[in-house]
Amino acid sequence: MSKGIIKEEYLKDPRLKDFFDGETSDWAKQKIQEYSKLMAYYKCAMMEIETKFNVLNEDYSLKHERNPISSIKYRLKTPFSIKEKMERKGFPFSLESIEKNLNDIAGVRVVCSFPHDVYALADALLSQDDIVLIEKKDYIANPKKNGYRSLHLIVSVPIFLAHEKRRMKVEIQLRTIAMDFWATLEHQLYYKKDTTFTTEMMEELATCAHMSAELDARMDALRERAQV
Ligand code: 0O2
Repeated sequence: MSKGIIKEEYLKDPRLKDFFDGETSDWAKQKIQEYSKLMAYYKCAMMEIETKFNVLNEDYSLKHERNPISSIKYRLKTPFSIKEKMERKGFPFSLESIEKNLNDIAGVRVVCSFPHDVYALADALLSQDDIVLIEKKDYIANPKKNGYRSLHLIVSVPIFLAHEKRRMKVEIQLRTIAMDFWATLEHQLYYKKDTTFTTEMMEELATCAHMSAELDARMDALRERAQV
Protein backbone atom coordinates (compact mmCIF):
# COMPACT_ATOMS: atom_id res chain seq x y z
CA MET A 1 0.00 0.00 0.00
CA SER A 2 1.44 3.37 -0.78
CA LYS A 3 0.09 6.79 -0.14
CA GLY A 4 -0.63 8.80 -3.27
CA ILE A 5 -1.56 5.81 -5.42
CA ILE A 6 -4.97 7.30 -6.13
CA LYS A 7 -4.23 9.63 -8.98
CA GLU A 8 -6.45 10.95 -11.73
CA GLU A 9 -4.55 8.71 -14.17
CA TYR A 10 -5.65 5.68 -12.21
CA LEU A 11 -9.23 6.21 -13.30
CA LYS A 12 -8.29 7.34 -16.80
CA ASP A 13 -6.09 4.30 -17.38
CA PRO A 14 -7.05 3.02 -20.87
CA ARG A 15 -6.47 -0.51 -19.63
CA LEU A 16 -9.61 -0.08 -17.56
CA LYS A 17 -11.46 -1.06 -20.77
CA ASP A 18 -9.92 -4.54 -20.48
CA PHE A 19 -11.48 -4.73 -17.08
CA PHE A 20 -14.83 -4.90 -18.85
CA ASP A 21 -13.62 -7.57 -21.29
CA GLY A 22 -12.22 -5.18 -23.86
CA GLU A 23 -15.65 -3.72 -24.61
CA THR A 24 -15.52 -0.42 -26.43
CA SER A 25 -19.27 -0.06 -26.74
CA ASP A 26 -21.35 2.65 -25.07
CA TRP A 27 -22.24 0.02 -22.50
CA ALA A 28 -18.56 -0.37 -21.56
CA LYS A 29 -18.02 3.39 -21.47
CA GLN A 30 -20.95 3.75 -19.13
CA LYS A 31 -19.66 0.90 -16.97
CA ILE A 32 -16.23 2.55 -16.77
CA GLN A 33 -17.87 5.77 -15.62
CA GLU A 34 -19.89 3.92 -13.00
CA TYR A 35 -16.79 2.03 -11.88
CA SER A 36 -14.82 5.27 -11.57
CA LYS A 37 -17.64 6.75 -9.50
CA LEU A 38 -17.66 3.74 -7.19
CA MET A 39 -13.88 3.97 -6.75
CA ALA A 40 -14.24 7.68 -5.91
CA TYR A 41 -16.70 6.73 -3.16
CA TYR A 42 -14.18 4.24 -1.75
CA LYS A 43 -11.54 6.96 -1.84
CA CYS A 44 -13.86 9.23 0.18
CA ALA A 45 -14.39 6.44 2.71
CA MET A 46 -10.62 6.01 3.13
CA MET A 47 -10.30 9.75 3.68
CA GLU A 48 -12.99 9.58 6.39
CA ILE A 49 -11.16 6.75 8.15
CA GLU A 50 -7.79 8.47 7.84
CA THR A 51 -9.24 11.63 9.38
CA LYS A 52 -10.75 9.66 12.25
CA PHE A 53 -7.34 8.15 13.05
CA ASN A 54 -5.61 11.54 12.77
CA VAL A 55 -8.10 12.97 15.25
CA LEU A 56 -7.54 10.05 17.65
CA ASN A 57 -3.78 10.49 17.31
CA GLU A 58 -4.09 14.19 18.13
CA ASP A 59 -6.36 13.55 21.11
CA TYR A 60 -4.10 10.83 22.47
CA SER A 61 -0.98 12.95 22.10
CA LEU A 62 -2.60 15.78 24.07
CA LYS A 63 -3.32 13.42 26.97
CA HIS A 64 -0.19 11.27 26.90
CA GLU A 65 2.42 13.48 25.23
CA ARG A 66 3.27 10.85 22.65
CA ASN A 67 1.86 9.73 19.31
CA PRO A 68 0.30 6.27 19.15
CA ILE A 69 0.33 6.39 15.34
CA SER A 70 3.60 6.21 13.46
CA SER A 71 2.12 6.37 9.94
CA ILE A 72 -1.09 5.87 7.95
CA LYS A 73 -1.07 4.52 4.42
CA TYR A 74 -3.94 3.73 2.13
CA ARG A 75 -4.58 2.09 -1.19
CA LEU A 76 -7.38 1.34 -3.62
CA LYS A 77 -7.37 -2.17 -5.04
CA THR A 78 -6.46 -2.06 -8.72
CA PRO A 79 -9.00 -3.14 -11.38
CA PHE A 80 -6.84 -6.16 -12.22
CA SER A 81 -6.56 -7.26 -8.64
CA ILE A 82 -10.34 -6.83 -8.23
CA LYS A 83 -11.00 -8.91 -11.33
CA GLU A 84 -8.57 -11.62 -10.22
CA LYS A 85 -10.20 -11.87 -6.79
CA MET A 86 -13.76 -11.94 -8.20
CA GLU A 87 -12.76 -14.77 -10.53
CA ARG A 88 -10.86 -16.66 -7.82
CA LYS A 89 -13.82 -16.48 -5.46
CA GLY A 90 -16.31 -17.31 -8.22
CA PHE A 91 -18.44 -14.19 -7.77
CA PRO A 92 -20.57 -12.90 -10.66
CA PHE A 93 -18.88 -9.95 -12.32
CA SER A 94 -20.79 -6.71 -11.89
CA LEU A 95 -20.35 -3.47 -9.99
CA GLU A 96 -23.08 -4.50 -7.55
CA SER A 97 -21.33 -7.79 -6.95
CA ILE A 98 -17.95 -6.10 -6.44
CA GLU A 99 -19.42 -3.80 -3.82
CA LYS A 100 -21.34 -6.60 -2.12
CA ASN A 101 -18.67 -9.29 -2.11
CA LEU A 102 -15.30 -7.58 -1.76
CA ASN A 103 -14.41 -6.05 1.58
CA ASP A 104 -10.93 -4.84 0.77
CA ILE A 105 -11.32 -2.49 -2.21
CA ALA A 106 -10.42 0.36 0.14
CA GLY A 107 -7.55 -0.43 2.48
CA VAL A 108 -6.14 1.70 5.27
CA ARG A 109 -3.04 0.60 7.17
CA VAL A 110 -2.34 2.21 10.53
CA VAL A 111 1.15 1.61 11.86
CA CYS A 112 1.25 2.11 15.63
CA SER A 113 4.01 2.47 18.17
CA PHE A 114 3.08 -0.22 20.69
CA PRO A 115 0.73 -3.28 20.71
CA HIS A 116 -1.28 -1.45 23.39
CA ASP A 117 -1.92 1.35 20.86
CA VAL A 118 -3.26 -1.07 18.26
CA TYR A 119 -6.08 -2.19 20.57
CA ALA A 120 -6.67 1.26 22.10
CA LEU A 121 -7.10 2.80 18.63
CA ALA A 122 -9.28 -0.05 17.38
CA ASP A 123 -11.53 0.26 20.46
CA ALA A 124 -11.74 4.04 20.09
CA LEU A 125 -12.67 3.79 16.42
CA LEU A 126 -15.23 1.04 16.96
CA SER A 127 -16.91 3.00 19.75
CA GLN A 128 -17.77 5.80 17.31
CA ASP A 129 -21.49 5.76 16.55
CA ASP A 130 -21.16 6.06 12.77
CA ILE A 131 -18.82 3.08 12.45
CA VAL A 132 -20.24 -0.41 11.95
CA LEU A 133 -17.98 -3.40 12.51
CA ILE A 134 -18.51 -6.05 9.84
CA GLU A 135 -15.63 -8.40 10.61
CA LYS A 136 -12.62 -8.59 12.92
CA LYS A 137 -9.58 -10.84 12.46
CA ASP A 138 -7.04 -10.73 15.24
CA TYR A 139 -3.81 -12.06 13.76
CA ILE A 140 -1.95 -10.66 16.80
CA ALA A 141 -3.70 -12.93 19.27
CA ASN A 142 -3.75 -15.68 16.61
CA PRO A 143 -0.81 -15.16 14.22
CA LYS A 144 -0.86 -16.85 10.80
CA LYS A 145 1.29 -19.97 10.41
CA ASN A 146 4.07 -17.99 8.71
CA GLY A 147 4.14 -15.57 11.66
CA TYR A 148 2.06 -12.72 10.15
CA ARG A 149 0.57 -10.46 12.85
CA SER A 150 -1.87 -7.56 12.47
CA LEU A 151 -5.36 -6.64 13.60
CA HIS A 152 -7.75 -6.56 10.64
CA LEU A 153 -11.10 -4.78 10.80
CA ILE A 154 -13.71 -4.54 8.10
CA VAL A 155 -15.93 -1.58 8.89
CA SER A 156 -18.54 0.44 7.10
CA VAL A 157 -18.39 4.22 7.32
CA PRO A 158 -20.86 6.76 5.96
CA ILE A 159 -19.76 9.24 3.33
CA PHE A 160 -21.83 12.37 2.86
CA LEU A 161 -22.30 13.31 -0.80
CA ALA A 162 -24.14 16.37 -2.11
CA HIS A 163 -27.53 14.66 -2.14
CA GLU A 164 -26.92 11.32 -0.58
CA LYS A 165 -25.45 9.49 2.38
CA ARG A 166 -23.76 6.24 1.45
CA ARG A 167 -22.14 3.51 3.55
CA MET A 168 -18.85 2.17 2.22
CA LYS A 169 -16.72 -0.76 3.42
CA VAL A 170 -13.08 -0.25 4.35
CA GLU A 171 -10.47 -2.80 5.41
CA ILE A 172 -8.31 -1.46 8.22
CA GLN A 173 -5.03 -3.13 9.14
CA LEU A 174 -3.61 -2.04 12.48
CA ARG A 175 -0.11 -3.16 13.35
CA THR A 176 2.99 -2.05 15.24
CA ILE A 177 6.20 -0.81 13.64
CA ALA A 178 7.75 -4.22 14.41
CA MET A 179 4.83 -6.10 12.80
CA ASP A 180 5.01 -3.78 9.80
CA PHE A 181 8.77 -4.31 9.47
CA TRP A 182 8.30 -8.09 9.33
CA ALA A 183 5.23 -8.01 7.04
CA THR A 184 6.83 -5.56 4.60
CA LEU A 185 9.94 -7.69 4.20
CA GLU A 186 7.98 -10.95 4.11
CA HIS A 187 5.80 -9.40 1.37
CA GLN A 188 8.96 -8.89 -0.70
CA LEU A 189 10.30 -12.36 -0.02
CA TYR A 190 7.35 -14.71 0.00
CA TYR A 191 3.73 -13.47 0.20
CA LYS A 192 1.84 -14.32 -3.01
CA LYS A 193 5.13 -14.89 -4.82
CA ASP A 194 6.31 -17.96 -6.70
CA THR A 195 9.58 -17.93 -4.73
CA THR A 196 10.77 -21.36 -3.67
CA PHE A 197 10.86 -21.46 0.10
CA THR A 198 12.18 -24.56 1.85
CA THR A 199 10.74 -25.72 5.17
CA GLU A 200 13.88 -24.42 6.85
CA MET A 201 13.38 -20.98 5.25
CA MET A 202 9.74 -20.97 6.37
CA GLU A 203 10.86 -21.78 9.90
CA GLU A 204 13.39 -18.95 9.78
CA LEU A 205 10.63 -16.56 8.65
CA ALA A 206 8.48 -17.68 11.60
CA THR A 207 11.43 -17.29 13.98
CA CYS A 208 11.93 -13.71 12.79
CA ALA A 209 8.21 -13.10 13.45
CA HIS A 210 8.61 -14.48 16.99
CA MET A 211 11.59 -12.18 17.54
CA SER A 212 9.58 -9.15 16.42
CA ALA A 213 6.71 -10.24 18.72
CA GLU A 214 9.12 -10.50 21.63
CA LEU A 215 10.53 -7.07 20.85
CA ASP A 216 6.99 -5.66 20.84
CA ALA A 217 6.20 -7.30 24.18
CA ARG A 218 9.39 -5.97 25.81
CA MET A 219 8.91 -2.44 24.49
CA ASP A 220 5.26 -2.53 25.62
CA ALA A 221 6.38 -3.61 29.10
CA LEU A 222 8.73 -0.61 29.19
CA ARG A 223 5.88 1.66 28.06
CA GLU A 224 3.77 0.34 30.89
CA ARG A 225 6.54 0.91 33.43
CA ALA A 226 7.07 4.44 32.08
CA GLN A 227 3.29 4.94 32.35
CA VAL A 228 2.92 6.64 28.99
P1 0O2 B 1 -1.64 -6.79 -0.55
O1 0O2 B 1 -0.68 -6.96 -1.67
O2 0O2 B 1 -0.94 -6.48 0.74
O3 0O2 B 1 -2.75 -5.81 -0.82
P2 0O2 B 1 -8.22 -12.82 0.70
O4 0O2 B 1 -8.11 -11.29 0.71
O5 0O2 B 1 -9.59 -13.32 0.44
O6 0O2 B 1 -7.15 -13.45 -0.13
P3 0O2 B 1 -8.61 -12.71 3.43
O7 0O2 B 1 -8.73 -13.83 4.42
O8 0O2 B 1 -9.82 -11.90 3.17
O9 0O2 B 1 -7.96 -13.26 2.13
O10 0O2 B 1 -7.55 -11.70 3.83
P4 0O2 B 1 -6.70 -11.51 5.14
O11 0O2 B 1 -6.09 -12.76 5.63
O12 0O2 B 1 -7.55 -10.75 6.10
O13 0O2 B 1 -5.49 -10.62 4.56
C1 0O2 B 1 -5.69 -9.58 3.67
C2 0O2 B 1 -4.47 -8.66 3.65
O14 0O2 B 1 -3.67 -8.82 4.83
C3 0O2 B 1 -3.53 -8.92 2.51
O15 0O2 B 1 -3.97 -8.18 1.41
C4 0O2 B 1 -2.19 -8.40 3.05
O16 0O2 B 1 -2.12 -6.98 2.95
C5 0O2 B 1 -2.28 -8.77 4.49
N1 0O2 B 1 -1.73 -10.12 4.74
C6 0O2 B 1 -2.44 -11.23 5.05
N2 0O2 B 1 -1.62 -12.27 5.24
C7 0O2 B 1 -0.37 -11.82 5.04
C8 0O2 B 1 0.93 -12.45 5.10
O17 0O2 B 1 1.07 -13.63 5.35
N3 0O2 B 1 2.01 -11.65 4.81
C9 0O2 B 1 1.88 -10.34 4.52
N4 0O2 B 1 3.00 -9.65 4.27
N5 0O2 B 1 0.68 -9.72 4.44
C10 0O2 B 1 -0.43 -10.45 4.70
P5 0O2 B 1 -3.71 -8.69 -0.07
O18 0O2 B 1 -4.71 -8.01 -0.92
O19 0O2 B 1 -3.69 -10.19 -0.08
O20 0O2 B 1 -2.27 -8.24 -0.39
